[in-house]
Amino acid sequence: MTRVFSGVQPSGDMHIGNYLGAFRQWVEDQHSSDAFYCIVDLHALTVDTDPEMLRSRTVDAAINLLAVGLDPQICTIFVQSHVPEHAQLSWLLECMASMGELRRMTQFKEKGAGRESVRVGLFTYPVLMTADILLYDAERVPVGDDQRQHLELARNLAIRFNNRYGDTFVVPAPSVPRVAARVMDLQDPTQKMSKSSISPTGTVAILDSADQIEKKVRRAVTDPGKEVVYDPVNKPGISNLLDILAAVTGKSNSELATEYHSYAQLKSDVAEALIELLRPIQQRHAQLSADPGEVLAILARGAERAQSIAAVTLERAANAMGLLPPKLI
Ligand code: ATP
Ligand code: LTN
Repeated sequence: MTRVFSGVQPSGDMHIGNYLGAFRQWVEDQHSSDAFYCIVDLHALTVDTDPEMLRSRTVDAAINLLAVGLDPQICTIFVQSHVPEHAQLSWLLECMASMGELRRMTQFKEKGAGRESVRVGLFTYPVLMTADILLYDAERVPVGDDQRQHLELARNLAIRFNNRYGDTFVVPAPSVPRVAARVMDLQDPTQKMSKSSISPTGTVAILDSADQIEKKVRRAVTDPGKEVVYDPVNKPGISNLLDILAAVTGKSNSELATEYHSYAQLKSDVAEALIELLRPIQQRHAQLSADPGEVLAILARGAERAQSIAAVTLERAANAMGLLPPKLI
């Protein structure tokens, strides 16, 4: 079976971008692949976060993943810091990566914005992400469009390592959905919808009430003119709404455009489609939240399974690089 790996940061409320761009693929992949899904809490430390908040967001991320339909009987769900091999392999890979290639990462350029006070972890973030993936010999990594560049680095580091030290890592490939790979912010459709968005009204959270969804979609920034056409360059607001509706209904965005003659009708259907999509997820979220002990047990079993694989890969990489094994084998 193909090995699949992906990760999500416990950095805030999960939104429809995460769901349509990533989680929906994860749910599908668990049936056809040996899938590992990781809540990347070490990555969340790259920006200042309140410790209690990080802990509760980590548990909530797990509840969200179960609520969207991941089944711990058929896939592995775990927390990154529970498997110390992630940080250990990251160091080995840092010694393979160059300052120049990390400086070119657009996410670092955007979040770091050239500030001297920016955390070193934010700079080396993509190397830790590479370690996450390579530890599991993952062939496929289902992610949204924003992660393409990081995946390219992961591929390059795997190839460089194999060339220098002999075949050690599987070279992973990104898997980006055809629709909704980049859901845009409802208030600023030139920016991707993000957990860390400054405008909460631009983001539809998975747990938003029907009333909140309705309001946010109704107030979504639209474009000059009245015609509903799919044109991401000149009509980014309307095109984003069409993309969301296409992702939820399975119809094509340009076909949907011909069905609408007013922005208001389109918005009303987008809101309704989202409310229906999220309703069962929200119900499961409420049930799971009532039993956090069970969620923690799922994470403990997940970490155990993940570590049994990660430890073997780490040892392989350490040996290849010439580190002395701690005991005679
Ligand atoms: P942050 O705002 O903290 O950077 P995020 O909202 O971008 O967080 P992540 O945890 O970084 O979310 O990403 C989880 C998955 O969701 C990744 O595969 C990412 O590519 C995908 N994703 C995030 N935002 C979007 C979006 N707007 N459209 C499509 N996919 C997205
Ligand atoms: N960088 C990713 C989260 C992430 C990830 C990973 C995704 C960390 N490690 C490994 C796929 C595979 C993000 O910000 N969305």
